[in-house]
Amino acid sequence: MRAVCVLRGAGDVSGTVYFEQQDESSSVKVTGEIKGLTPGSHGFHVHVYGDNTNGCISAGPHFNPLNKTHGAPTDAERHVGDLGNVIAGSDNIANVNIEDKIISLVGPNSIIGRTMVVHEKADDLGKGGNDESKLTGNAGGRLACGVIGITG
Ligand SMILES: [Cu+2]
Ligand SMILES: [Zn+2]
Repeated sequence: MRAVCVLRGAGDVSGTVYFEQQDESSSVKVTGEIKGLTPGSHGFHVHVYGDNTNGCISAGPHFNPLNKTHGAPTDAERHVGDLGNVIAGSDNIANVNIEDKIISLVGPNSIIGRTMVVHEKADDLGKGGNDESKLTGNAGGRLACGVIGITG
């Protein structure tokens, strides 16, 4: 199974991200490139709705079908949509190269038809010591987003 997401926003941030999964039980490889980011870490999540009618805000909160709190991709306690951070270099480009065992392209954890969001700030991975950290990782505004769709 393969999927793709084209990220766009109100500013200069844009990108393309690809998803690949061999079968239902295998991990998902997430690769691609996001341009126009300030150097450093930027929160990167799957949000629940594939709705961009009012911009990225319409995508709603993090995809969380198991009703957990926000965390790092490696934590047992995490939202399904929590993919951590992407890191942009001095060229303002983040090369995405993530392998995740929790998101899926099929079944109850399927991210197809949902929205990928890249944020203004770093995701503190649930360790920020306040309530917002356990919801969003204090990642701030939504710079760019796109709906994840099936591709050939
Ligand atoms: Cu997010
Ligand atoms: Zn989360």
